[in-house]
Amino acid sequence: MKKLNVGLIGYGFMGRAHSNGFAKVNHFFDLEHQVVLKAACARDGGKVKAFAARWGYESVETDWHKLIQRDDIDLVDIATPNNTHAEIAIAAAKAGKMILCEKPLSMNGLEGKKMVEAIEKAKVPNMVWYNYRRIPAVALARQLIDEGRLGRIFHYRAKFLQDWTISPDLPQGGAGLWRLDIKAAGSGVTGDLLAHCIDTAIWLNGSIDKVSAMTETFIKERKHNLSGKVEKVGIDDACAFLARFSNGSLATFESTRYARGHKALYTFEINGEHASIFWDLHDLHRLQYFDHRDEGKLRGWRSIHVSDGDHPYMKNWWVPGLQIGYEHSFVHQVADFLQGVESGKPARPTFRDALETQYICDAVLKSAQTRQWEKVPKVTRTA
Ligand code: NAI
Ligand code: SOE
Repeated sequence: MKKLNVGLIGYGFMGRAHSNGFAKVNHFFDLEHQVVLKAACARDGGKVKAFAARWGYESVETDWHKLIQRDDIDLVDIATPNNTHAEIAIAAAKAGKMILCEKPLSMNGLEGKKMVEAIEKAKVPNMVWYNYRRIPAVALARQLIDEGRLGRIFHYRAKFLQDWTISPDLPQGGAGLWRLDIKAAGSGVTGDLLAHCIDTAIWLNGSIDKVSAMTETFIKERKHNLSGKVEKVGIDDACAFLARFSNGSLATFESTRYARGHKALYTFEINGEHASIFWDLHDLHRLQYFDHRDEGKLRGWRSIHVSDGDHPYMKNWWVPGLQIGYEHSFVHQVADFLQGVESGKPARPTFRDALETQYICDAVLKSAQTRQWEKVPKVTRTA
């Protein structure tokens, strides 16, 4: 097997989720590459050493510039806050590395476009970690749509609800709270949560033409952990938008960090002329399906336990009936990425594909300002 040496940047939540994906993938998927945890990188030398020892990385770096220049690194994995993605990805592309980058691709569309240009110029394999595409029940939804079971699509409805920023005493910025700092995050729930909903939506239902949005920042000022001063909050705490898809269907999207009782409630529903689909992250191994063509007296919502050998990804795991979870979507993402490299047919979403989501986020935030419908610039998806 060919060795594939990974250099991971960032050892937080996603650093762990990705490391688990890299560590497991060869146990469950037949690949031509053997993934090697070559180096972990973060700024705190002591902490990164402890992380590397725990996860089995062979070496550490405290400066990502050094990591991407190393000859023994094949793939750079970016698991750092949003404001670092572009600089690292563009430098890694110049150094000829394969790149996996966390979502959202960039701080905004302009920055994302530069990233796409850099990786396409360098012709390096690349992918963005929109991992929800790789939950078996979500992949099954895509199969059912591709098979034409829903017929013409009328409605797409998505929401992503959390409740962790309700306290006005919560500071913004720095480790753990960079998501509240506009300079590190680029936006609030739009880039952090709705980006996931948008990625899934455009994968399942095609492109979005225009959007009309409203946003709100409920807590206007918070103490900043880096400056120690009370500063204006620049992020959107909540966002709701209407959208029109190119296929004629209508959509509503909603996200907030102020929905008391909800920790990570991501749901979507699609209504077609023959059938409907509903999915819920809290019950991620199930897909709800209603088919109007069923015999009348038996017609009803089916709750499909997506754990059988003929369901997407499931033949690689346990025996039928035994479900898998959140972390497996990252194993699937690594497997799909490597199969794409091996077959020459790139796995999605590439940086180019993720730019489409970035443009939609930009249009949403612009519409919230202008109070007008905003058109979404077109992106040609990866062939
Ligand atoms: P985190 O705050 O848990 O970890 C960030 C890590 O980056 C920390 O280890 C920090 O020390 C490191 N870091 C920051 N600046 C750095 C620099 N200049 N050089 C080296 N290391 C640096 O953040 P989390 O939750 O892991 O998020 C990271 C990225 O992953 C974000 O872009 C976020 O949007 C995305 N994300 C995606 C998820 C998904 O579902 N696909 C879930 C959670 C986060
Ligand atoms: C925020 O709490 C967060 O971790 C996002 O950053 C992720 O992208 C999402 O998958 C879960 O929630």
